Amino acid sequence: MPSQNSAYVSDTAPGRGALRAARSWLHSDAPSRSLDGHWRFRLSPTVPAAADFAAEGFDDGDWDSIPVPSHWVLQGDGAYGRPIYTNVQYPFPIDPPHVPDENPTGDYRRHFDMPADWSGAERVVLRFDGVESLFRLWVNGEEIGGASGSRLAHEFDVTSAVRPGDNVVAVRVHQWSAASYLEDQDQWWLPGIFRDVTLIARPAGGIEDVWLRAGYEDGQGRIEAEITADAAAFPVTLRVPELGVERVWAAPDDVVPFDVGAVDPWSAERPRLYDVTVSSAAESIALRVGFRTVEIRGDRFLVNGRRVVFHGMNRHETHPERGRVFDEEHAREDLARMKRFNVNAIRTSHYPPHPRLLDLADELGFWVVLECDLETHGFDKVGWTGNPSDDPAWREAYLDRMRRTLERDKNHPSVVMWSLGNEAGTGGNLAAMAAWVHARDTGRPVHYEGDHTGEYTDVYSRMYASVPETERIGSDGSRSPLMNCTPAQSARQRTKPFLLCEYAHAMGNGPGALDQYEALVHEYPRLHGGFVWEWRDHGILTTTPDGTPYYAYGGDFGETVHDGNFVMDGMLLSDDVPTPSLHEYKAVAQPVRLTFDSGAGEVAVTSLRHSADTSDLRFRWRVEHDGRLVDSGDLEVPVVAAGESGRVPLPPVAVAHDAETWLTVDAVLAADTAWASAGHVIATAQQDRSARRPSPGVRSRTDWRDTDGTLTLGIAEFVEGSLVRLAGRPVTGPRLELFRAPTDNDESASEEVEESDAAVAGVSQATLWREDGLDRLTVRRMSVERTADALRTLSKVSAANSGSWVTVETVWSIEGGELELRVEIEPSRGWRTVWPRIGIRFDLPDGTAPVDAAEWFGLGPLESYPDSLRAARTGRFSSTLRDLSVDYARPQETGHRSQVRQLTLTSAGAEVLRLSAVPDTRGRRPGFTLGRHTPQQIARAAHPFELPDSTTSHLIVDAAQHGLGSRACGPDVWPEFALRPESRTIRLRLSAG
Ligand code: IPT
Repeated sequence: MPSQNSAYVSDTAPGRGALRAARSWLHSDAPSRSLDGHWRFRLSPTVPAAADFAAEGFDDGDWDSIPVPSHWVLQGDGAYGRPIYTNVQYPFPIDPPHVPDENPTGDYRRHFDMPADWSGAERVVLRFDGVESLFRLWVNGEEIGGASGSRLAHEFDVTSAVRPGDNVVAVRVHQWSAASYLEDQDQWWLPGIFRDVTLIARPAGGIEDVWLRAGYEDGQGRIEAEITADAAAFPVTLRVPELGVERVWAAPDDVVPFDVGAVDPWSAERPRLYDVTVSSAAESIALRVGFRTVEIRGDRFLVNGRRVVFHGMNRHETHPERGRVFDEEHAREDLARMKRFNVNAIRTSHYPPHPRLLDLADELGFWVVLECDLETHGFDKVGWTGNPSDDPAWREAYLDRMRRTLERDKNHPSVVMWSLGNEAGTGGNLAAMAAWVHARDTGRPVHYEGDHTGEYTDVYSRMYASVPETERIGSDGSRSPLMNCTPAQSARQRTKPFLLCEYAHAMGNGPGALDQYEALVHEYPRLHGGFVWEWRDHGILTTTPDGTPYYAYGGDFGETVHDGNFVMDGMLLSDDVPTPSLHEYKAVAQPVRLTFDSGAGEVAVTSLRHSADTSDLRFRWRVEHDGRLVDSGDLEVPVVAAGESGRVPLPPVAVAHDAETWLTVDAVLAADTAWASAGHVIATAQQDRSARRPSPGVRSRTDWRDTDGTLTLGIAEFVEGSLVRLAGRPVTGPRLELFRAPTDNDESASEEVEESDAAVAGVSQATLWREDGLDRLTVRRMSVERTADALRTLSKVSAANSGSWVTVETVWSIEGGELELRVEIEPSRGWRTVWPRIGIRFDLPDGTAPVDAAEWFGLGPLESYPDSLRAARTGRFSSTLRDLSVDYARPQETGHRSQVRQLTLTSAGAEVLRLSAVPDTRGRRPGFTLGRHTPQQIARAAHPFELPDSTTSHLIVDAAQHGLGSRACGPDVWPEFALRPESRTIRLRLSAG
């Protein structure tokens, strides 16, 4: 029997009692008190029968204490339950609007002091900025009301209950409620009072709400104010001291739009803000206003008349220890980091962030798509039957969420679009939200991806569209219907600006193809860029039973239903470390393009910015010979306006005869900004100026004879045809390695394979690789032969139960006094799949001098793959062995450095072994990976702590690697970057350190 006292948790009504209308989150001088801090806390596994705890005199002496804001599942070391991660799945039966009786319920209590001088206040208000998911509120034993909408602000009028001096507030929070059906975002379920609680005095004659719409046109600013206040609050004065503006409105009717004269516009690039105050006799409100006008003209999305290209990130609020509890310093650093990586936009997936985040976005400069707290994705499981989005019983809940979203954040210049939510199917309630927004805010368009046919939204939005599909959307020529659209609906969608609200799924190692998406944006003006999924991993810092710290993902807390490591799909690891994909993103999104014109001896500087010119930049050049600096200087570049291009002569470059010559030009910040120091690189380009040098050919030999294969050739020692020592240290190999520890993209079995011939629908590449035995190859030596200064072995490499093989010919020889290794790799017919890599592996046991670092000349400094090469530049780099690998939350392929020319392995600073690569006849150079584990060992570990202790370093030299793609949620590797089995040659020269 469901108990009567908990029936309200199934109520679809969003609020009750003295809940007040939504308004802006304002910086006011009216008195307020933070009720953050320690509260008394008790957790019950179900909704307790009584609410006696709310009584003033209730004895909470044996309760625990918990910080507010916090999530109870992240407090008390498991005493209050554990986080649950699901993506689409509901962690409770799909039985709307009901939730199970097993409904963890947190009771909170605290005393607070209301200053005596507040008794003059007209009203006293208690504000909750975020409580997950449903709560009830009592003050001094009086029930005040309740609300749901976890990431939304709720204010209650508590005037009748409070008194000067000591008061008691009691809050009951339910983890599950009808509202949980509307909050099925892909993230951890984290109950509790997780944002601030504030007691606010509302003075008589105060200003209840202000909305300043600050428009910009032709150099002029205009303010349209909406003042919500009693007539008694007037006169109200608006001041913009910097502009010498002062408006005094004697009565509500006097508040009319007015021009402020010449202003600097606000943009994400130049986030110019003006301090404004709006005051009555009783209250003064401080705002920071940015003048900008958002507009859709045809299929263009414009701000201040200029097209916007979103180089955006989907940003969840997540922190490894605090969960969704906001930390301003951390958030500011996160946003500054975005700026440093050429990110100019944020989609607040999939709920409004802490209100201060928008202040930061205004100040640092981002185009923000502000999304409502709404997702009902789990109804997909039941064919969307009963989806609240189309059920009138939920209409008020939907509208309430949208009102709270828009009203709270309406003053922010950074917010340029409202989004109704995410993955909530479609239906009348969404259309009603859109209609309400259209009526309330005519200055910002409405976004919602789920409106595939474009019935009630203003922009066309999609997620994870492939490159060809995105191109079809961008081009007018194609009459092909768009996804889920009839021809007429497709035509309608093509009249709108297009954006990818999610693309480039950044799970694990990847994504590839960022540059292909970027290229489309510059070709088709209808395409307005998009938002990478997603900014950061949501790992939760925890420890193994033996105390080893690690970042947990789904299943690590013993959840019944979960979605594993799908929550680890950010461009930033859980510990704030940018992944190589973020560096790739930065290179792809660079707002200045540098194009070399060798013929003219010039470089073209093109600004891809929205409106800012290049006066904030400086241009530097340098010349390197084999990665060693030989010359450098500044390039005098005249200021280039947004969208324009300028050409400047290149410096004279001294071309080396015995080394590669590279010219690099960097665009850097000329002065410090709020997010980076002077000298910070925002764009780079390189030009290869090397003199052509032929590769040495292979000496032909006719005097091969059989041998037992025990001999020494220069620094190499062989026993029975096998290498045993190099430069005096034990080494085994080379051994053919076709396997890589599958990336999350390699492991995905999505059906979306149409664009690539490399994949099989519904079957992951990793499955095919394992079926073909790439991870368990065996070797049969067929022959060992030698000459006076060479050794040759021929082997057949294949896997159990496979009829396909690879013939590997290995020739060691002395060439011009140097040891050369040449490996010819020839696949038999019959291999069905793409291969992850074509490489050879050397194992170097630690002995007395473990290999612990490398220095190389090639592409770097970070890992790169065929479809993710834009961040890599040609140069000389060094790294510890440890730093060559990225700590992806689930161990997987990492560390590949492409196009290596020279590589030196070192041990405690001493050179151990030097390798140089001879390009093959097509000029291709191998890459290398150096790490402590084999691909097979990495593939077996689900977390970094599961990797075995190692006493060996493994060097893999790859003739080729397969691309990355983004199949974990999106398209597979583009055909051009898919590695088909093919013959390859690897040629290395080796010498002792
Ligand atoms: C898409 C979701 O909108 C997003 O929240 C996240 O879950 C992402 O997938 C994957 O990480 S929805 C998916 C069906 C494309």
